[in-house]
Amino acid sequence: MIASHPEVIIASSHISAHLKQIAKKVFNGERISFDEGVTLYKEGSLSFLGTLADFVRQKKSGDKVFFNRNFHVEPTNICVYSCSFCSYSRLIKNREQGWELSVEQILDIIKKYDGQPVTEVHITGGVVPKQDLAFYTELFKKIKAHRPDLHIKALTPVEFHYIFKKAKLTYEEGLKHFKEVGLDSIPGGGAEIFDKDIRDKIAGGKCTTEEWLSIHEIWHKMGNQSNATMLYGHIETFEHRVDHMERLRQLQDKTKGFNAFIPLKFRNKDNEMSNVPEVSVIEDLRNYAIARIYLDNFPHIKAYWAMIGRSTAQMALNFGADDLDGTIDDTTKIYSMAGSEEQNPKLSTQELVELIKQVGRTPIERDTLYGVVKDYSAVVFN
Ligand code: V47
Ligand code: SF4
Repeated sequence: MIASHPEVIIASSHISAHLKQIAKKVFNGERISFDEGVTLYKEGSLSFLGTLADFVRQKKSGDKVFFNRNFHVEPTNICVYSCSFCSYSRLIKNREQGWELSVEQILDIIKKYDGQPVTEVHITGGVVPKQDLAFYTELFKKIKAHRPDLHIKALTPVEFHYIFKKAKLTYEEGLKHFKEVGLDSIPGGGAEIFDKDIRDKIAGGKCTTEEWLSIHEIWHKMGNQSNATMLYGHIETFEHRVDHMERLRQLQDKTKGFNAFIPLKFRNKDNEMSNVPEVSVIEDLRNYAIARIYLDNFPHIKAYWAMIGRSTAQMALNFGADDLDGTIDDTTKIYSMAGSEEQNPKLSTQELVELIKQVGRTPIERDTLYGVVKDYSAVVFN
């Protein structure tokens, strides 16, 4: 008889007693503590973490791997902030190197997808005074008037905080207003790393950790959903990563409003932190695995292929991830400008489905909120 994963780990003489203790908890469906999370980062081998994470992933999603058909709109790459990891933004004073789209220019982009079976537009970018409450109100209303079924996943607490402050609205008032004019859900960006010292160093001046969490909490309490990210692999420690996930886990216990957690690997091309080396693929996979183990109340872990490349994304599916994001259609520049393997991120549905089938999983096209659009297990492309 072949031994099960728990039996192999518990019987192994290479695994320390305290790692075995953590493994027992995970296999029994118990939550691990902050200190145990740090221990996993410091001592867990890739194979050990992969076994645990795969167990958790299998229990949550079975063989399903989710993706969607989406595209991005980046209304501007000019920004009043100057996060040191950002390769994308052009400061207001370097405006000539940037773009700043009007509502009509964005609508022209949206109209390019008329007749195509995309289900989501993901809108986020820099922060500029002109793209204010009135701008996004007009934009969301016009998108919904043109294509009511297109899910608008847009803006992050970084933009909300700036826009609402300028409009003299509370977070509640502002979010309620955007909901009324068409906003459907909130992407996970702007979280970076929640530890104050590190956040001040790499993303000083933009919304604080408390403000980021508060905006998501209010949005969830209004009955809506969102995602959460973590920018990792720069100057943070393992403790900072666990602290970041701990704060998310606590909020998720309260609201249950997060769908996916998306670890974002720091890329170092053409930014003020180019001297900071990028972490290895092994560390990426360990990080996916620990996220899957630690965030026991998050339904999904997303391996964002546009950021890490398709091969690493495929591997991540064995280390806790159950979602690959979407077709994207070469509509985002945030990662290509920061040095991602994917310089023109674009996958057809067929390519995404084949990526998933190659690793023996069941491709499920989802909508933004994880409703099943289509099961591709029996679909053969010609
Ligand atoms: O907040 C910017 C990150 C984020 C770099 O919710 C960088 O489905 C690495 O949040 N290296 C925005 N990361 C993107 C984002 C996102 C992406 C895909 C799906 C979803 C979702 C959300 O991009 C920023 C920042 O953390 N970022 N520069 C860089 N050099
Ligand atoms: Fe602006 Fe976002 Fe870049 Fe920071 S990460 S500089 S907020 S565009």
